Amino acid sequence: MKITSAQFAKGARGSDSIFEDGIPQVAFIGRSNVGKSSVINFLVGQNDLAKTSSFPGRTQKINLFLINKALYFVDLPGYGYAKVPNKLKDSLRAMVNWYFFVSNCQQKKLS
Ligand SMILES: Nc1nc2c(ncn2[C@@H]2O[C@H](COP(=O)(O)OP(=O)(O)O)[C@@H](O)[C@H]2O)c(=O)[nH]1
Ligand SMILES: [Mg+2]
Repeated sequence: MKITSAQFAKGARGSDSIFEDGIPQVAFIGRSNVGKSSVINFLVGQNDLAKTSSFPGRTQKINLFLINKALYFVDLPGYGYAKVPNKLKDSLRAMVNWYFFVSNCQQKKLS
């Protein structure tokens, strides 16, 4: 697939109508600082569409980028090595768990 357009769509902290709009989602998951955001930038051919950082735990939202007006790339917060307070670490973990185990179940129910 050739990527011809890519825009930031939304940064969500949890339940949000964007997850129910029927547009397919391709999620990037992995430990903090492994290069998830960098891979997205490489794939779309833009240097700073997804914010990258050498500081593990900088991504604190579920960021969605609309690709070719047809699907989302979903840049998830990393887990594991985030150099952030434990409370924030817990909330990042809860966000990723919610994305995988709750939001997608809601989608199935809708269709
Ligand atoms: N050496 C090297 N560093 C990379 C590479 N990809 C990303 N990085 C760096 O690793 C750090 C974390 O990258 P980022 O994409 O923000 O990781 P994320 O937390 O998984 O989204 C940043 O400082 C990047 O510049 C790579 O292929 N090689
Ligand atoms: Mg990132």
